[in-house]
Amino acid sequence: MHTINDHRLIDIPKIVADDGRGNLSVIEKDLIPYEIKRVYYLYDVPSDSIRGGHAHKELQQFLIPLSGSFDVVLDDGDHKVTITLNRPFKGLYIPNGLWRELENFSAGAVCLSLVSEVYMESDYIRNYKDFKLFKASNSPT
Ligand code: T46
Repeated sequence: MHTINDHRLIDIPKIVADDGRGNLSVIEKDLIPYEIKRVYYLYDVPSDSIRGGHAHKELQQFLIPLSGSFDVVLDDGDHKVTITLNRPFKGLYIPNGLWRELENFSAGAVCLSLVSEVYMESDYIRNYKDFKLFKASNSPT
């Protein structure tokens, strides 16, 4: 079962136009360790809102701050880590089995999420007590 140490910040290749037309970043198929099955994005999030607040049994995801910034708090049941995402060329890979909360959204922040599964409510653990039970039942004895 994954721990918070299994998250990864991944650099997304950036192509800077040499004629001043700005930047372009590209995600090709081998950059993240799974096949993308779904894409969604969060935007117009009030700064005092918390998104997430759940874990996924199977789903892996890659979060990119397309615009602005926000914090991602990862929790494996024993430890927590907070990662600030604020560069559109640096994304966060989150393996399955970690509790996550997204908070401190800046004005205009946009969070792009590339995920490994189609939408299935049965993949969510939305109650923290159930998450702890899930971790306990999936830990090596
Ligand atoms: C995650 C964080 C970062 C759908 O119908 N289809 C979808 O693909 C998604 C993602 C959500 N929904 C429905 C389910 C809920 O009725 O949209 C509503 C809001 O979803 P939720 O409360 O799960 O939203 P967040 O922002 O708390 O969580 C989402 C993702 O669900 C989750 O996987 O990691 O963004």
